Amino acid sequence: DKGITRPRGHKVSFHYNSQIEDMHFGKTHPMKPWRLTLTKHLVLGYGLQFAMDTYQAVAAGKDQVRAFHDPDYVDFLSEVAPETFEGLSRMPRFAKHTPAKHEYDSVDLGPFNLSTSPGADCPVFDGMSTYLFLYTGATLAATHQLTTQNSDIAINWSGGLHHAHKSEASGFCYINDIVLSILDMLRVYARVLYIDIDVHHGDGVEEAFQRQPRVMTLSYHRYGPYDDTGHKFFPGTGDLGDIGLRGSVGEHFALNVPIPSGIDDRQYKYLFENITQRAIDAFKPSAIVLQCGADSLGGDRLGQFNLNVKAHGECVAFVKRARLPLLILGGGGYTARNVARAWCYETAIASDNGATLPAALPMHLLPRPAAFTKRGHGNGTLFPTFARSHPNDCRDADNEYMVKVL
Ligand code: V1P
Ligand code: CA
Ligand code: ZN
Repeated sequence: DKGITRPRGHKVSFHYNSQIEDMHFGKTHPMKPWRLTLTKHLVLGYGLQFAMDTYQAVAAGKDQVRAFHDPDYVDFLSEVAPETFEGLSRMPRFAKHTPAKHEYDSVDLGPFNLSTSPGADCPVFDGMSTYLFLYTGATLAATHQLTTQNSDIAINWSGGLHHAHKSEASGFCYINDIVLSILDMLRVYARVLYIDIDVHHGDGVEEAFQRQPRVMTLSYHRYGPYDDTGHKFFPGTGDLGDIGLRGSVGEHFALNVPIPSGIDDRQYKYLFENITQRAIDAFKPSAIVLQCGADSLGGDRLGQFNLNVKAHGECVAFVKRARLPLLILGGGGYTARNVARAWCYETAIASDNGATLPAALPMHLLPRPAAFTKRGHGNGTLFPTFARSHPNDCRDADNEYMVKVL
């Protein structure tokens, strides 16, 4: 497309494998990999592939995943499927990782916090191993592009799974691709700054580097009691006083910005830009990893913030202005149409095309417009819902911007 141009002065790579989008966590599970289908179609619909080098991701190897994760956990993840879960769970080397059952647990948990019960945060589903090793492979390929100086910015929207621990899945995250990426970066870069704008605390990444002064973790997240029963917003960590392991050399190399629900664009921008700039000035990173969880948008099914796509994207634009090797990852995001809008817009920002995206998709780039016309949706947009302002799109009255941007 003539309107979409390659960025001047920097190279952007985009890492993806369409196999990921066919995965299903389960009917009622909020994590919907098909949000990546919507994202891909918007990115392609605008012709943003002409502004980047696009790479089809291949699966990460077990040895690569063992750089952070427990070898038993890696074996379990690579072998498990709904049919094999029970049998594998009984094997002694895996069974020892099964937590004791508490009577208030609503789901039966197997080893490593995995489960086949409906309603589990980390279910075992068909094709799960393929999914996990592919999103990890995409992040590692993106990392490789940066460390070899083949790209200045590398993007993987299927990555950013910040809750996974060394030998435990948590909060929809199984393999911590972020930790693996940063470990790889530390071979090349003196200091890595990790920034996390997902509405949840980036606990897995923080924990992994709590003793590491060469990695600063900075998470912005919803924090604090949210109802009368005293329930904490998941995962319940990330207090202001949480600054890295006290007494270790990593103390003061973790930063947390706990935020109440309902924060709006202006307030978030103020916090984000001031704190992030201070962190960059003080820490002087050699590279930055930015987790762009889109559950911090208004109207998210799980999130409680009130950001518009524009403000979410301004975080990416701000970090980009540091002109350091930048890895851009996805994460949460549970209102699929808004996730796609945000990540497409941010792909455009990364490639300098953020200001020129037209309101309507360029028609000549659409793959099969007739298919949409047949279903009565032939109104000039690839996904009709994207062209309509729905009252539930965003809690902010200002949500018209989402429509204007894309
Ligand atoms: O609140 C919990 C756990 C389950 N209880 C034992 C406490 N889990 C949350 C997990 C949220 C994970 C967010 C991941 C990310 O940061 C990165 C990808 O975005 C949870 C919620 C919730 N409302 O917070 N799980 C579920 N909802 C859930 C609902 C239906 C089916 C399965 C899980
Ligand atoms: Ca966060
Ligand atoms: Zn999240």
